[in-house]
Amino acid sequence: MAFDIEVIKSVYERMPERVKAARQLLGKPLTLTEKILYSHLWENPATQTFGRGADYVDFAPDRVAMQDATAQMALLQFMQAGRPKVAVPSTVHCDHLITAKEGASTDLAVANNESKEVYDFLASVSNKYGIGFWKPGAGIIHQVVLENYAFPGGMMIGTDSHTVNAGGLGMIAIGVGGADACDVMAGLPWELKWPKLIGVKLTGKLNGWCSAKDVILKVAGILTVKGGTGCIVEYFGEGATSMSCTGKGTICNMGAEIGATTSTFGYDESMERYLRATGRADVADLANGVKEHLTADSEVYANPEQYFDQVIEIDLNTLEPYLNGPFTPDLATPISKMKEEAAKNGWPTKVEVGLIGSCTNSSYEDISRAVSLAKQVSEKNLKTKADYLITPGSEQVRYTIERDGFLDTFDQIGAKVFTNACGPCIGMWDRMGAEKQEKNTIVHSFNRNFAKRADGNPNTYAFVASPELVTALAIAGDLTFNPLTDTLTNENGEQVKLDPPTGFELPAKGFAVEDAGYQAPAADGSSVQVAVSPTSNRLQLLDPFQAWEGTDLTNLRLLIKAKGKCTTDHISMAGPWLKFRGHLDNISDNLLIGAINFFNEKANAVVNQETGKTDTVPATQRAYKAAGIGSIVVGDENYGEGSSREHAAMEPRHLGVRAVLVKSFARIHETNLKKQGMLALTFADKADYDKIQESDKIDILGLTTFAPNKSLTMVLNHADGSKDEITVNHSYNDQQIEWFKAGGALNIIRKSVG
Ligand code: MIC
Ligand code: SF4
Repeated sequence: MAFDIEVIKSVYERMPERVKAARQLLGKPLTLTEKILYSHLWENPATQTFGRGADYVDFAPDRVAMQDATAQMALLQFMQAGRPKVAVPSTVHCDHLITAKEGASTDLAVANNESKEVYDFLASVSNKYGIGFWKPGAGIIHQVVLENYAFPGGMMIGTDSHTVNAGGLGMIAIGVGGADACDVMAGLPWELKWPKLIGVKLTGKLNGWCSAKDVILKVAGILTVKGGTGCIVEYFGEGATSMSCTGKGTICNMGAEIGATTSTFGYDESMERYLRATGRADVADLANGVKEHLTADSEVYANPEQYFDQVIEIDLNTLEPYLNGPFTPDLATPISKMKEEAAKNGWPTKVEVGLIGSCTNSSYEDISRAVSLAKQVSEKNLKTKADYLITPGSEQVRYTIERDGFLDTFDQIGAKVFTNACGPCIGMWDRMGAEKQEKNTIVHSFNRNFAKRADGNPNTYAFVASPELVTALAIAGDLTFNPLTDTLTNENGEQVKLDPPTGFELPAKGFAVEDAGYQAPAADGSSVQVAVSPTSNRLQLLDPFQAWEGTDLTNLRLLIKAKGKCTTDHISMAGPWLKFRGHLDNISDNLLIGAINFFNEKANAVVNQETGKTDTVPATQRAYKAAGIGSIVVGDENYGEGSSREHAAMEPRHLGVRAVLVKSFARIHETNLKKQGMLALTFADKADYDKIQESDKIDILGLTTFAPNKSLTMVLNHADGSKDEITVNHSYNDQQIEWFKAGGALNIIRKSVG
């Protein structure tokens, strides 16, 4: 039986009537997205329609998921909310803190030892507050959620940007910061700006070398890393229904890379098959009962232009495999053009390592298709040229692929299997020689490839591709090898061609697992003690941030004017810093160390305006804090792209930065800043970015009359005595302004409890 089946039942019970009410209210056929959103409104039935991209709306999500690296902060906040139990079903997944080095069993033992304090903390908080706990080694949050919790037509939030993966099973699943998760677990509504809708029509059928990954790699090339901002992407068409449920998950997963709020697919037979195969026939039966509400009304897919704000059509029959990168997931190159592009751009073409797995691509189907290529190595007397590493997404998948002999085949090509965890995908890869910072190329089936992300080496050129293509390129050892047309020289000196991959959507013998790694919470957790040592360097209880002083902010210093891409990896790096995710003061030492300073083009080197000396960003900001001087951070487009980690907002807040002024924000990061009581501002005129000088003293005016849709003024007092006055915009609504005034949303919850 599925977890929390009662919750699913009640969602389906009320869905028909809510969908009907929404259809009447809107007076038009509904997209799937609208059906799910309207049936999860905090106040039901709906009495008003909402403006796409305009109105903030309160929702009641069905569940919450958290991974260890973000759960620590989410739960430290939740502990202050004073509730005895979480208000909606919630889970914690231990996946981000395990370093990939020797191989699964050794690495897991090391992590269990090194992060014992954090795991014990998460386990005891989960036990106390009624949260399901998935132990280290159980798998990656999104894979475990897809296998156990996701259900068609449901709505969930998760403290990880790839929560969107559950769209593969027809959910609206959205990545958020820990403070948002804290609200929902505390029984409060969750707010989101009503999204715009992008429809992607998939015609034709995947074939040969192409897989679901190539669909999203192509979409990323079309929409770029910010093209999905504020939008929900709904996929439909014969190409959608003909692909597997886990393939749909891959597409939705990487929707995070185009900035989309989430992506989803209508309920179909592939989802039903997946639910049954993963032990949830009960959910499939219930879903079949409300089938018509779990997909769009037929008029919508017949005339998508009338119902979506933007429509993209992709023909799967003619789709080519893609390689996206380096350094950004939207630089899409079809494999047939790689030779040319690599030569033109000077990308190193020797592939050093191929990595498959991660939350994006570690389904049974993915692995079986990759294994069909690995098999050809011995059959065709080839030799694998690159290293080959596998991170399975869950213990259930790992156990099943071992039983079915896939791991043996991989073993024959010299593969190493890491723990079922994030590992190299999030910089938890102790890669030999990375410290030498040599220029090199890797290919992986993950989702992100920002500089330094996998191994900390800024000169690692990482390209994202399907597991099949990664495997072929690892065998060839060459980025420009096009398996559709090119041959390889085998050990006998003969020219051989790889046959296109083949695989199985689901295991013929069914999934199996011995210990999935789940720990149920205590029925009554009231006597469970949660201990946080005051001397710990991994965990620190949170002190409330100070409330706004009630005046305009004047005489602020410019901490850094960041140039170009500034993702959450640049603002609060992962990898070695993940260990401090539960300790705000310690992790603040990584504040913006990856951002490029506009004035000297260097990372982590800014001028301290008080001493005139160049120092690191965290040291400079700590000096301002000690002197009681506020500061601001200036950024470029899509600032805060990538992760949901709220540390990227809490660190500047903790160290005394008052405002972040950018050309544009990524959604989750903007909300995180607001939640933590920061000012998240945008240039009214983007060209004003050029007016910001290194030694400016900056005033923010208009705060005493801070109101929705009303711009603020910023005065740039330049060192030569001249001034520039610029207009800055914000997207705060009334409630968010209250967060700012209180010094952060948590201070309001605390007050209401206390
Ligand atoms: C990521 O893929 O960047 C992460 C690590 O999963 C993050 C969460 C985090 O920073 O803890 C995400 O995507 O939200
Ligand atoms: Fe983990 Fe990578 Fe997935 Fe993030 S994207 S959850 S780091 S596997």
